[in-house]
Amino acid sequence: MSPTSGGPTTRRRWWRETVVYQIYPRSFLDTDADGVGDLRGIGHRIDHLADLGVGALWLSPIYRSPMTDFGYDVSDHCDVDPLFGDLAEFDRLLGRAHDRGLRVLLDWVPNHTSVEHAWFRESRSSRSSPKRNWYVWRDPAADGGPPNNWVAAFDPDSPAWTYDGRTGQYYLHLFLPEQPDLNWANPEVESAQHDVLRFWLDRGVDGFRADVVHLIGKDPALPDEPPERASQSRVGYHHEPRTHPLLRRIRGVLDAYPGDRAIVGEINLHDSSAIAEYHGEGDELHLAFNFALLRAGWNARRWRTAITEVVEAYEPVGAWPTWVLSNHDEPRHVTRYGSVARARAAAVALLSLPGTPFLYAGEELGLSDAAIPPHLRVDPGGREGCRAPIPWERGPDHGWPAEPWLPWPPSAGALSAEAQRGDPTSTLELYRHLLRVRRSSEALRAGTFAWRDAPPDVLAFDRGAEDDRRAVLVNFAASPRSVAMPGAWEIDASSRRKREGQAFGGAVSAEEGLVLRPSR
Ligand code: ISL
Repeated sequence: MSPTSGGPTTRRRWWRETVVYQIYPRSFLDTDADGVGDLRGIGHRIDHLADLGVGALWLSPIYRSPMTDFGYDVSDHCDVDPLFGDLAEFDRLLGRAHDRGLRVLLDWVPNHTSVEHAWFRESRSSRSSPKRNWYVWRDPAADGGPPNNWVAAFDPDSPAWTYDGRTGQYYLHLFLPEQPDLNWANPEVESAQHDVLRFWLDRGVDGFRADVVHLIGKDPALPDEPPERASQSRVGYHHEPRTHPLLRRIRGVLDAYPGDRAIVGEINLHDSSAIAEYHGEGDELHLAFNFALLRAGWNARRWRTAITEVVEAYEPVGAWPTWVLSNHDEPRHVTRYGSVARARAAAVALLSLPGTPFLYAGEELGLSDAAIPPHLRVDPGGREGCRAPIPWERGPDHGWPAEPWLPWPPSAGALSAEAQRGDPTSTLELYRHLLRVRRSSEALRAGTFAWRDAPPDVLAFDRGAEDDRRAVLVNFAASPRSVAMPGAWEIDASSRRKREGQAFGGAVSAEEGLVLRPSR
């Protein structure tokens, strides 16, 4: 397997070679002592990101929002929520990021808005409202119940419909009742959302992460699901041809701007060949999330299968993979894999597979999820653990000016950025080293990919670009494994930070990840 799309002869695109760092603004750093992170906080720690060596930042939503889904319920797409700052603060942050060569992607939420958005207020005001058809309104079923059997995300017992007594109809919401779905079949909606993109592109953002963008095309008949799927949220299987022309026109909006703007779509499907379709012929998404590895557990066989499926599905259509091991919706690496050693070995794979890696803030510190006592649970999806605040300093307040909105992750002082910086054995320095190794190797950033023979619990692959070559070994086993490597190799990076710069002796330690280079 050698992704022709990724070879060094292809035109260079920053979004293929960069590492994207996801910031959850509420939890990054607070500067106005309200317990919630803000844009100024991100600016204060911008050098952490530049030193880390990532190339792009993705900010989870910063728009005006009642925060029922913590910003994924947008009430004004063209303003910053006062919790986070204002537009002038955003412009300053964008400037500081660009000064350091960091690209900035905003989260764009196309499928739904908040019930408090002016569009929805107008839409629900009467059946004859000029914006009635901006959302998905339907009459009750014959028995007075919801128009079909779809259920909402987060709660399989709740219909994806809420009855609006004033106008006697139901509106569709694939997520919370506070997040009504927009009707993308209406050209006015499409044009209004394009304007949202232009608003931010004009300000200079480098692109977007598009929230559940596979949901925007809908069959207007809204047919019932078969009984076996009737209690599942559609998010994991909604695969609708009507989405593709919408994506092509979204792509057209970005392509009209100079500077290689890019869009990465959250296509939350489980089948890599289905996800590949959302790249179109290079005329839909630039990148699409693929959560195959996130779902593969700590299991070399499942990783190998997931990676093979992605590479084989993407190569023929010229799509470029993404790799995701965590985000603001999922447990952190250490929590999911059950040990820091495993999380560190997984980082070696994440940063050396062929494609664009996404790194969720705090993974570079090896944080695990915070324990959230019941009285502090606020998220409709129960996803607070991975959203715990980032500890910057050792001291008890960890660099935050007031008690944060969520509890600290375990060992926050010892895992703070301050405690880890300069300690070569720390997870932070491991990430910095891996990112340095990646930046300095064309093979890792943009080269070909091929599996290498290895014992079943070792993931082993080669990357190559002309005479630049790397081999990557990740041992999932709890004891060492021997790997026959013809030729002479030396260790470029080890997740255990052992033997770097030395000859590779043929063994990879328990739960260790290695990047090898041919001996000089
Ligand atoms: O969170 C999930 C599982 O715990 C996912 O199913 C999630 O709902 C799905 O990936 C969609 O996520 C995105 O859209 C949601 C928002 O709540 C998530 O934070 C966002 O990442 C609705 O906008």
